[in-house]
Amino acid sequence: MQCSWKAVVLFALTSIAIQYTAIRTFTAKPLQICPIPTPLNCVLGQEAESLDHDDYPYFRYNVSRKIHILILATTRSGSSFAGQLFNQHFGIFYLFEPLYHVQTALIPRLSHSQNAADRSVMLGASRDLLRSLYNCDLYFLESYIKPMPTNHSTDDLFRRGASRALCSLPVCDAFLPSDADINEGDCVKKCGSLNLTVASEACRERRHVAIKTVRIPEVEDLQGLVEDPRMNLKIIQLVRDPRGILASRTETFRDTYHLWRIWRATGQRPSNLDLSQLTTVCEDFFNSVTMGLSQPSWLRGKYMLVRYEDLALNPLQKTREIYDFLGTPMDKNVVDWIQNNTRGSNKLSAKHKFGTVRDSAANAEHWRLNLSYDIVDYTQTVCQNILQDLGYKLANSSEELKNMSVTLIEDKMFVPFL
Ligand SMILES: *[C@@H]1O[C@H](CO)[C@@H](O)[C@H](O)[C@H]1NC(C)=O
Ligand SMILES: *[C@@H]1O[C@H](CO)[C@@H](O)[C@H](O)[C@H]1NC(C)=O
Ligand SMILES: *[C@@H]1O[C@H](CO)[C@@H](O)[C@H](O)[C@H]1NC(C)=O
Ligand SMILES: *[C@@H]1O[C@H](CO)[C@@H](O)[C@H](O)[C@H]1NC(C)=O
Ligand SMILES: *[C@@H]1O[C@H](CO)[C@@H](O)[C@H](O)[C@H]1NC(C)=O
Ligand SMILES: *[C@@H]1O[C@H](CO)[C@@H](O)[C@H](O)[C@H]1NC(C)=O
Ligand SMILES: CC(=O)N[C@H]1CO[C@H](CO)[C@@H](O)[C@@H]1O
Repeated sequence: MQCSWKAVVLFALTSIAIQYTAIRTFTAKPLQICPIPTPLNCVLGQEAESLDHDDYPYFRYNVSRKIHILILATTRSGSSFAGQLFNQHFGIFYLFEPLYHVQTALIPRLSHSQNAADRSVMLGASRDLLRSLYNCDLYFLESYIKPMPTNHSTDDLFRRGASRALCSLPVCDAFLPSDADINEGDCVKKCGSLNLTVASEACRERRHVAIKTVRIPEVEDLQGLVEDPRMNLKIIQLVRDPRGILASRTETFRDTYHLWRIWRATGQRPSNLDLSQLTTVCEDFFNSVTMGLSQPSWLRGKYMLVRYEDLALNPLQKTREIYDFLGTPMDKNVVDWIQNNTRGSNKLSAKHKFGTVRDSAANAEHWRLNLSYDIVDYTQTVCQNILQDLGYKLANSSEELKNMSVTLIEDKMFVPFL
């Protein structure tokens, strides 16, 4: 199927007029427009090749097959690791948790807010921001960054250094293109302020855009974006054994999870324990996974469920499957990065709170040594459905829990719905 460029321009112009008020974000260059609701099939006609690109900015980028990737995850589910599989790809513009700014600007204390109205405001703003970012409009972030950027320039983008595209040319000239794995701290130190104009340009130059977030609870929250024909959005939902998530959070967020630590230390469940810290994970997983695996037509070709444990145990193969699903080749730098940072590597140096550099395989079931059987038993009770659906075995006794020669991870295939 082909689109004539005239049709594209015409559609672009009418569409802007009609949709301007509906979609505020869609103001700059309508890069992703295609009159047929399947941009995947929309190849620019031959006429397009003779166009002067400066006069027709719509065609400046080969966007007809641009893929927008969302890594849908939760904190301590291995999302930094999963994000790197995209961050390290030279053709992908990767952003690490841009929705952090929406959350801190709108609902600074969201983690304590179970309020449905707060949640829906946050989700609406998040979707708007995602839409803009996938269109490479980074200015849209400015409304949320504190302090507000001046002259489209900021020092305060959250975890800027976690996005290699924001640490390399043309955005930052402190490193050589041959510097494969740029350290996050070095990037922040050496790159100076982030020029959002240049960053937006850099985004347009890349083939695809990937965004990682732990701030969208469920896949259904993304239905509007998935159904938007301009988006070509593909969701990689990353899940992890909730027992592993709980163990990891308890180690990492010592203050927020200190009552869980007390439980672990004393064997007594504190009466004021915030159970939602656990149940929210399991409910969100359950709702998303139930939705994803029920294969609603809006998710056809757009949803892949990935267990962190499979990624950790078999990173290269699983990453290949993910790129197969996305329909784009994985590049050599991704392969190199995996080899440098997973099992078999002896270059495990940097270890920090959110770091990804560690032995991923050894890590996958490490939580079993880290939680008491009491807590595990309780978790298995409240999260029973999702443990079963995702193929995580129950430990029926403290002995089973601690016997690492028996895995709790079942072999289970989650074939993407194509
Ligand atoms: C656009 O992308 C397609 C698919 O990857 C490729 O075959 C084609 O050569 C590209 N066109 C241009 C002008 O870059
Ligand atoms: C923004 O740019 C203007 C014009 O170049 C300059 O006068 C002003 O000082 C800049 N503001 C900041 C905060 O850098
Ligand atoms: C950001 O980059 C643009 C384009 O190169 C340039 O015109 C602008 O002056 C830069 N802004 C700042 C604050 O340096
Ligand atoms: C992998 O490690 C080698 C040797 O230390 C290094 O030269 C290369 O840049 C690394 N590549 C990536 C992608 O981390
Ligand atoms: C615990 O019991 C359940 C139900 O009998 C069983 O399916 C599961 O395999 C047991 N777990 C282990 C680790 O053997
Ligand atoms: C661990 O499980 C294996 C396999 O079932 C068994 O042979 C072994 O005795 C168990 N070890 C302990 C310490 O229970
Ligand atoms: C009780 C227990 O085993 N705690 C360990 C949990 O894991 C961390 C490191 O991830 C160790 O430092 C703790 O000693």
